[in-house]
Amino acid sequence: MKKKILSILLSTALISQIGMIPQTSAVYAGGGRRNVVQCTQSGDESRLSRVLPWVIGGTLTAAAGIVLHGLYHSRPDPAKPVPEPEPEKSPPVIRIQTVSKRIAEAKVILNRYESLDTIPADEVYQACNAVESVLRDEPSLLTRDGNFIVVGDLHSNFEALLFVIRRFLAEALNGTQILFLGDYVDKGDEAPGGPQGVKIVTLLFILKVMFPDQVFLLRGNHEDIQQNIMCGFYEECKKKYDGVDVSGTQYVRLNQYFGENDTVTGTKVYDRINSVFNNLSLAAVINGSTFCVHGGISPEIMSDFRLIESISKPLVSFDRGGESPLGRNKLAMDLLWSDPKDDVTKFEFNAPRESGQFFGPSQVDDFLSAHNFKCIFRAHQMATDGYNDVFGDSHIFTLFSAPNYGGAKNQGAMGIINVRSMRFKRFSNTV
Ligand SMILES: [Mn+2]
Repeated sequence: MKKKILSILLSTALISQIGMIPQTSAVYAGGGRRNVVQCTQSGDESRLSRVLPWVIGGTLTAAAGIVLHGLYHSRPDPAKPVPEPEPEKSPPVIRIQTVSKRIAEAKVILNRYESLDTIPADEVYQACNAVESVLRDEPSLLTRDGNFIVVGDLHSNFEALLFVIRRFLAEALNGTQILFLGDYVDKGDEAPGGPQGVKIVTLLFILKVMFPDQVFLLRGNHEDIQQNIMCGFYEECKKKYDGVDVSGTQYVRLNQYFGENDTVTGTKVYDRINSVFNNLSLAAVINGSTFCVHGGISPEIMSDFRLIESISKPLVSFDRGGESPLGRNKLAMDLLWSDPKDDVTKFEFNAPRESGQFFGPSQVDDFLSAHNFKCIFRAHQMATDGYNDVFGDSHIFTLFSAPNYGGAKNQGAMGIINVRSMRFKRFSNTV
């Protein structure tokens, strides 16, 4: 109930911000409020430049637990004296923005992101600050009902994200929800425009704040600082924000290239985004019948999948069985790293990945019948058609949403789950 109220407050705070764009824009920082931008331009560009700080900044303030009172008043014009508040007056009217208004604003943000190559670092930080508590307050195991779009690996392919988000926005008015199965960053050298991990996660964070009850983000094995320092995301951040090419460098130790002494922008962006990743949920159950996870199932949840709920967040980065929390959490590692394998008759260590499990058709069937589920949706492996009925019995599907992954000719796909049916929509890299 408390979460629900917070969620409503967040939405309304955010929404009311979006709804009134004053003459003078403002950016919130660290819970405070100050006027820093004087908007004198007209037309779309200037409007956009004013909208986004409001979207993110307004939510940041709310998320930080600052009293919401002031958010519902117009911003003062600095040229005019600010009148004293009138305490006798009745409480401010909270303007609840309609979903259609939010959808329209999201489309504006989408178009702006499409045209930008690099998202300003301050904007990334603001999105991280705004979304962090929203994600942290969600349980490790999400339980949702309704119509869903389900999205597999994106791996830095921004065009793929645009495609699925446009589909979501076209249906959001009807209450459709969208669930991402993780692996937002890393790889993506062959993606149109090159790897766009920062742009993807920043946009996802903003959408999560704008649509907290319709957008859901699970964690993949690449949402982990020890994984994405090796697989491209660190390189992307260093290249875009610091102009430094670190490709080919051996990342032997985690703190070799960043840490307290490394305060350059690219490292800070990388570090901040990774700290938000630690708050992502690990699995979801849709309509009580579809189990969704990035990698796969674990022997630990064969009799009680609700054990996932007991994994507390933030769950800090792992080192594959070492001393850090995720590494010690075998269940979390299994959920993020496991793979189905048709010739396996019992759970086996996933040796090629050095993490997680292999599981076969009988483990899937046992899991489904024990919990009265119909099927499993997972990602984690490339599928030529964008999706794959793994054992041919519609009990477990792999979903992969990054076309032309690693130069392959694969399509991407999204799953479309309704209460009574499910199907897949395939797409290529042309948005
Ligand atoms: Mn993966």
